[in-house]
Amino acid sequence: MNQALSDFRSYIKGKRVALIGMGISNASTVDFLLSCGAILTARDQKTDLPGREEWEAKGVRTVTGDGYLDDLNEDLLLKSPGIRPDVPEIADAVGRGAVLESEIGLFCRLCPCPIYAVTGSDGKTTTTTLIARFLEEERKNTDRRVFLGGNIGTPLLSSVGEMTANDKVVLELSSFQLITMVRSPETAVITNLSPNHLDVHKSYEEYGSAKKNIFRYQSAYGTLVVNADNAFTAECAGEANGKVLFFSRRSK
Ligand code: UMA
Repeated sequence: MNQALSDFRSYIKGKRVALIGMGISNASTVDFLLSCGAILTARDQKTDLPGREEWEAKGVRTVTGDGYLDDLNEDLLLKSPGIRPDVPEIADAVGRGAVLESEIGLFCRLCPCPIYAVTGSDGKTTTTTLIARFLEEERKNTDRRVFLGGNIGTPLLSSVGEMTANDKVVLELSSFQLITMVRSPETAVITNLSPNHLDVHKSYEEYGSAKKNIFRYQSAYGTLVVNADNAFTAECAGEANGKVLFFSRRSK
């Protein structure tokens, strides 16, 4: 029994949820949230949303175009990764008491099994895929499953109900996903950091700070795996709460 999921279902029943941006992440949450009894508003700056008719037929209100963030009075805001959290309408709503979350943040909160998460400027997808393949090999011929998702392209919130404590999840996480996260996975990997996405992030410091959320909230039982050859990730090692493991091309 997934107690966190049961608690969430009780909490969200009858609450108003704004899905801000109807891309891959938030579109995947519609059926799950409706099944929990949430009242949904889908908000997107695009007026020609492919899923619009289907969502409206299910009772979802849609608000699109220039005023898509007008009257943002919902209780829970699920922000898409590509939208900054300090957009004035979102910041004002949070100031009035709305809870700011994301599909991936909510997934991490409700996931009943260990999570291995990978971030970094380069090598994320390769590393994430390899970890999933290793775990699948270890678990083949058993009923213990491996779920692979996150920035790699598969949102996992809608699958959380079928996961058990014996399964494992491997996530690729981007800085856009990490920026609003207030939980860290049991095992975090940072491949490296170099200036990237500075058209969206205000500074290299903000980009790095978002990446650090992958280990910032770990307990003493957490594990952080970092690149000993990269200045940023070596610095992260000194800030970790749990065990730190290094990899390097230069030394054993
Ligand atoms: N939108 C607005 N207002 C805005 C910006 C966007 O309404 O100011 C709307 C768009 O019209 C669109 C929707 O929001 O309908 C798009 O949302 P999104 O681009 O934030 O995200 P998703 O479609 O949910 O996809 C995201 C990731 N995209 C980004 O981070 C930009 C996907 O990573 C990821 O696979 C997916 O979640 C998984 O759930 C893509 C990516 O390019 C592949 N990631 C970057 C990278 O890897 O370098 C970080």
